[in-house]
Amino acid sequence: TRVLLATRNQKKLVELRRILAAEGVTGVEVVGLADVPPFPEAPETGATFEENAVAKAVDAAKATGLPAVADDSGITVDALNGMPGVLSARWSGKHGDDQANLDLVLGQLADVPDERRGAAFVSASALVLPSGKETVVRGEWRGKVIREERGANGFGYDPIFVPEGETRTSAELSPEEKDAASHRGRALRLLLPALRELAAS
Ligand code: ITT
Repeated sequence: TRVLLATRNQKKLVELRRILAAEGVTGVEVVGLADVPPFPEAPETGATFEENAVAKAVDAAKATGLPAVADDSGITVDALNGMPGVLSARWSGKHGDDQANLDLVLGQLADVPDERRGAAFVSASALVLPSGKETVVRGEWRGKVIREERGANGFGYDPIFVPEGETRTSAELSPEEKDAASHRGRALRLLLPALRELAAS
């Protein structure tokens, strides 16, 4: 069974492929958007990660006729009342400009003391079948936003996020360490039963 990973974010695609490969879902062949005919990107207008993940997967499944997995993710910062949240990819106004988005969050938190810098990465993962059947799950990864950037792995807000129980930022973790603990790893592992059921059908 072919399953489409419906993301236009290459760094996210790498993580999704890596996590699924590590879990070894037999009977599923993972393909990316580069492997299917192009279709226009759906606007992300949902108020929740779950809504957006389902909308992206529905859109991709409809356009391709393939079962589709989509991830909607971001960072929710306590001192910013949960923002940037679903707006994480375009917080600075420039969609996908990771450096501009991170710089803006650091600036907004400049006067926030260490004990109030809690945050969480959140990922909603949706699997939508051509039949219309939807499964959506959520993974969270708590931590805090530090004051400077450290590390070169990962993407997005990883250089300013120190997970709970860590002294390193998530950009200083190895890919395997990040996947074992991350919001995306947790969410995708919750999706495995639905993927295994699909592979067996
Ligand atoms: P698709 O919608 O095509 O998948 P996107 O980048 O627009 O790509 P999102 O709307 O889900 O995806 O935005 C996710 C943003 O949240 C991403 O651009 C990062 O800034 C941030 N983010 C998500 N997961 C992250 C992670 O593991 N580490 C750091 N930042 C992350």
